[in-house]
Amino acid sequence: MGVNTKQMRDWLKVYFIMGSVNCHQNPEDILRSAIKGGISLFQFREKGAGCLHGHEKETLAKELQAICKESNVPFIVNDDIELALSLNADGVHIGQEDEPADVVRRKIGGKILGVSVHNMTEAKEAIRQGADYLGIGPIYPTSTKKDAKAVQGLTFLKELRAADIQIPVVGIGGINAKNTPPIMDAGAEGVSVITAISQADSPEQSARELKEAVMRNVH
Ligand code: TZP
Ligand code: MG
Repeated sequence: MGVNTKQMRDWLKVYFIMGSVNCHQNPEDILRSAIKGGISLFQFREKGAGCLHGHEKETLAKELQAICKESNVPFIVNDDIELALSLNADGVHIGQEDEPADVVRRKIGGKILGVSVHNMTEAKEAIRQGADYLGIGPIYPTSTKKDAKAVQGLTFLKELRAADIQIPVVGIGGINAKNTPPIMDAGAEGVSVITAISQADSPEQSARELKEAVMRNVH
């Protein structure tokens, strides 16, 4: 285990994920606005058609990390362990296609480790290997991740809680303030969103509405 569980639960409330391809405006402005609205955690996810690589990717990561630091919002890197280490990021998020969680855990020490899981076997393995939280989805249809698994709704999330697995969990995929309550009711600590904030007319307002929806339904 890397981080304190109570702290992790709190960080997962409104978990904003973004890379340059998710933005119609300047990513730095979107992130600043989202932070004003109350996001609790940020993930830099530079993926998909037209995404940045190498030096450009690193430069954007550093800029976004600096913005997070000003407001004490933890900064997590998707997939790229080397980048996370070189920037001294607060953590990493990996999927099933990435290096095994125990290998990543050894590399990152006590930093935050999030793992995407889709069934009970993957969840138990991620926990055994040292995950701090699990990402579960897509809960609702999404067009953001082209290789996303089939929509799973709340079935797996409920199954996890019914099995008394208490690791902090966040839902992902097609989430907005309106469809947040059932995810909280199913036992999630919070919601992670890309489009609902990155492409909102006001990322600040959208983040605020998500936070309100989460806080009203916190268990
Ligand atoms: N993993 C499962 S769905 C998804 C990821 C990264 C994309 C979520 O994006 P959006 O725009 O919030 O649906
Ligand atoms: Mg991945």
